[in-house]
Amino acid sequence: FGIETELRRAIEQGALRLTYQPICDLASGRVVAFESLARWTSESGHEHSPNDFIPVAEESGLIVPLGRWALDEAAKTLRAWDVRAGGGCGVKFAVNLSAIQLHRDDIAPAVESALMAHRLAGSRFTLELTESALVADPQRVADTMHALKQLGTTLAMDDFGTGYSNLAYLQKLPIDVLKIDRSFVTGMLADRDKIAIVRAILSLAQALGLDTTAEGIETNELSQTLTALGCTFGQGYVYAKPLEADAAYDFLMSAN
Ligand code: G
Ligand code: G
Ligand code: NA
Ligand code: MN
Repeated sequence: FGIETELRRAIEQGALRLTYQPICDLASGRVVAFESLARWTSESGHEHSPNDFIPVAEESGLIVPLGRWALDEAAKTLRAWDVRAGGGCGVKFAVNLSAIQLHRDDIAPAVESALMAHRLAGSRFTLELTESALVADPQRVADTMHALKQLGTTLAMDDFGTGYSNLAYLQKLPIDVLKIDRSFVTGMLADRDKIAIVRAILSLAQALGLDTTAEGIETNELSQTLTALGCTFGQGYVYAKPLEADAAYDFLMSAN
């Protein structure tokens, strides 16, 4: 329970922060969004990886207060950027929602509160869900997704292709974007199977009228190939790593 107790305290004390990674429109090269990614540096200076503390938060239920904090913090920051840019910074923020939040929290009202508290239109948020969120209680998740769409948000399927082989949900659920998992993108130029999977996802998305975001783009060559293949958006170290809020704002101002 050591890390769980420490995490509970960190959430209560506001010791977590969000970093922001740009997402670019591949055709124009413009930054269109930032994904918010939680970071936690403990008092001793230890940098906890979200790959460790997000699962702890999910198992303990702390993902509910953590997730609500992340929604409010992202909305607060986006509003501040709008003001700083003199009336609209022109990008969306993408916020991760865990499967547990969708089942244990009333997430659509929580999103609406964050938007209203910071006077943002719903269209300024993309919500990233994983396929694992769809499994346990499909009706509840469908209702929640429709409620999120009513708010004007964009819905993205994160880590697409890694979680759940039943593609019927693409027909039934109001999904706007498929995020092609980094495991397919990394090394795809030298791997026939990976490039076949990426092409298949792009062709499926195009046929269904969905946008696509390729994750984990680390080289210009990958960026160019994915652009040529018709992928809509790109994210990865070739553009920028997740950045602290001020650095992300500066990145946006110098990029666009
Ligand atoms: O930033 P990094 O790649 O280290 O993040 C690792 C994992 O943690 C990713 O799967 C990411 O989706 C997840 N993660 C980061 N921040 C959040 C958050 O605010 N909420 C949820 N649910 N997951 C997050
Ligand atoms: O699961 P999700 O897609 O939310 O996780 C995003 C994670 O991927 C974050 O931890 C982020 O730091 C990481 N990430 C983003 N871009 C790159 C990249 O180009 N290469 C690698 N290795 N990781 C990346
Ligand atoms: Na994500
Ligand atoms: Mn992902």
